[in-house]
Amino acid sequence: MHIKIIKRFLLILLPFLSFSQNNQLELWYTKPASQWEETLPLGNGRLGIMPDGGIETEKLVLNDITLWSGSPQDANNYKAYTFLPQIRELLLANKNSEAEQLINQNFVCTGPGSGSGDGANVQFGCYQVLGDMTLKFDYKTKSKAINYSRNLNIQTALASTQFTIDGVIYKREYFAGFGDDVLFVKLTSSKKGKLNFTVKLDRSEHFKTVNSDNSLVMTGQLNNGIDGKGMKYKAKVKAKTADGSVLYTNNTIEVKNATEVVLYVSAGTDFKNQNFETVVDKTLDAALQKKYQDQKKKHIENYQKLFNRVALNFGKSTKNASPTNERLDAFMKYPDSDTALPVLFYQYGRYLSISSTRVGLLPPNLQGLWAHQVQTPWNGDYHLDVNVQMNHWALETGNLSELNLPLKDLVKEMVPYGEKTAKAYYNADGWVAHVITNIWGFTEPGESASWGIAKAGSGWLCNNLWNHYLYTNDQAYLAEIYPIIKGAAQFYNSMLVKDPETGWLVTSPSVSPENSFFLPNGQDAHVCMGPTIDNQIVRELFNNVIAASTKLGLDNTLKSELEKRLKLLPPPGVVSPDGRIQEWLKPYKEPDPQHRHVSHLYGLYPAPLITPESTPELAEAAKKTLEVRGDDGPSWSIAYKMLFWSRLKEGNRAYKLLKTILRPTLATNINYGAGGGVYPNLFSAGPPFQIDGNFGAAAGIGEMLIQSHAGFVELLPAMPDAWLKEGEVKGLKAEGNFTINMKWKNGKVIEYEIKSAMPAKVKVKVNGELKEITSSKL
Ligand code: FUC
Repeated sequence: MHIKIIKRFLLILLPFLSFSQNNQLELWYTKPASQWEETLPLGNGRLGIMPDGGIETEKLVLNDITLWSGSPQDANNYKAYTFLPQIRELLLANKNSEAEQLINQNFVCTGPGSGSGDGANVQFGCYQVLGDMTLKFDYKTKSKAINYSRNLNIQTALASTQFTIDGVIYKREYFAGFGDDVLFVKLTSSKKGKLNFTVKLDRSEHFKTVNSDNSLVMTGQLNNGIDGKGMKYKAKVKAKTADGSVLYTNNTIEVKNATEVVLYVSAGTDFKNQNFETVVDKTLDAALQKKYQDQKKKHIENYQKLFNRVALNFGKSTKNASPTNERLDAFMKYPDSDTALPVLFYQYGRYLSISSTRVGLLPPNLQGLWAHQVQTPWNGDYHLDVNVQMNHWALETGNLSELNLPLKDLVKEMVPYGEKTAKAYYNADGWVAHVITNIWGFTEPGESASWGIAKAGSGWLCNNLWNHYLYTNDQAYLAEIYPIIKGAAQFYNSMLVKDPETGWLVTSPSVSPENSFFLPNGQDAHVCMGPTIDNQIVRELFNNVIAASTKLGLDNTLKSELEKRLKLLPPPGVVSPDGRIQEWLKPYKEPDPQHRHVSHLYGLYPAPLITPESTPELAEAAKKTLEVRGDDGPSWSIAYKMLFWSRLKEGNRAYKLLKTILRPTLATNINYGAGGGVYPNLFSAGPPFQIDGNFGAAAGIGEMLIQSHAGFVELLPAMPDAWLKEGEVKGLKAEGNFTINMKWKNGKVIEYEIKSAMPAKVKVKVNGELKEITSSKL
């Protein structure tokens, strides 16, 4: 059929596409949670609440994304650069272990750094739980509860608990307001005056709870790692009832004989807000003036402005009716019968993004916004050697583009700190960040050479920043990020050294993130020159800065210098004698061939340096690399492998990894090897809970449906057989700010539509055929 006729036909047809997402987008259970990883996460991008649905006692864990211990610090060793020549000499002489020793003595951060990942009481600090709100009920009967259920509806961002005791139906409804910036818990009894309970507010340290101002108020100050006078916070709870009585007494709230109660929780910290106590009070007062029903309506409306941009359907699902924990078990046996679970998991990823970050605030940390401890694993920080980047990978394709902006803001604030670090360690221009950062601008190397000297953090962050531009074409944004990406490129440009064996320009010293190798003498080493990931990141960054300076008409001299330097960089990948992409400059043997990081495939994903079309040999070598790495690991590692296989257009293999990530677990031990999965609440488990697996898997599903990194939009590039029978997608995005709707049947795209703000030419690969079309107007 002629292309114009097809388009006309599509335009008539598309409005009639029906969008049932072939299940309710819901998590539900028939029992209260017995551990935190079973509780249900709610969040409005700043405040979080996780109810456990307890009958006699309900614990609700509260969070505020800004609540960190620690403080800004200068942990640069300003003499470090004087040791650089010696470290580099040792590496050139293949004395990697001696170089590592010297780095540990003179080239890491000063002080305890991250505190070995337990940094709550050092200056690096730690993301912490805000507190626990505990409700204790008195039902005035010995009868047991029946007909119990609790759920989380991700289409409305509402959770609820319901059960019956002695014929009285008790209901609780919870949400983290997308209208009023407070947390809501509404309790009702079906018969008059049956609600009797107390409310407590506490945490394990640094708190004081009192009754004041007719409310329950918890305040405290966390440790800054110096004199204890760190971040201050305040949480305030008030109850509103129509009948019964409310007493603010004994540092609790006592509710008696009520039929309907709404608890309002307002909270905040002094992070960039000295006036926070007044703000907490005023926000609460304003919320109390309004009607609950109106607030709930506004909440749903605002949430759905983001959530409803995308709809998915992977065809008929026959095993989706059971409670979520049982459904996960069934999925292990009959994955192909529940095509709605991957849809739920994808949309849950989008839900978690919308709930854990907001424009103008912080990006999601290692746990998003949800933590129940004062010492969260790895400080709940921002890891820059894959984790924080992965937290943002699903956003552009998933039509939540603006949620990338908080990361841009964080990175922008890191730059002045990173400039000091660049000077102190490398006497270099520009700015650098190594492996970890916090809300206090940490850019120094970590405290141990083996992982802390990785220096691609700043370069990798710039990939995320650039990607947002590719998807939005936003020129003002490009102008804003240009100094950031330019500064990162200037750093690498001024510190690269020549490898005498190959003549290539490489970083030195560095590591391939967290991995080690055997030296020819059998010693286990980490520190090296020019690990593949650095080479790929520098190449991609230079490419992007050249493209940006051309677009903006700026910095011609720098641009031509980078163009020259690009020719001297190592290629995007070197194939080792055994056919894999080499992780280091030399084909070292590895102590752990299944290591969780697969850093040397950065060029395959997220960067577009290796593709089956443009670099077929490297794509083959990437496959071999992944075969040897295996399909297991902590959940983020499984998700990353899912993305790699999607880029290699191997849908069934990507699906196998998705099935692996959906393995049910309750384990919370810190795991670095095989064994990732999901908890009953679908939080991804390293273990422990780490949100990157959720976001990485959502990105992986997006990449199975649409890819656009190679100069054209490809529809269904990596679909597993299990989803090919029929399905629909609405609202996914491609590079160039295109919005995509499509429908498929029996493995073929049968309808599609590509829209943009203004009609534009776009190359699209549909059912294996590449063509150029004009997009229709949004
Ligand atoms: C990196 C990973 C670990 C963990 C930690 C938070 O160090 O290697 O598996 O995800 O980040």
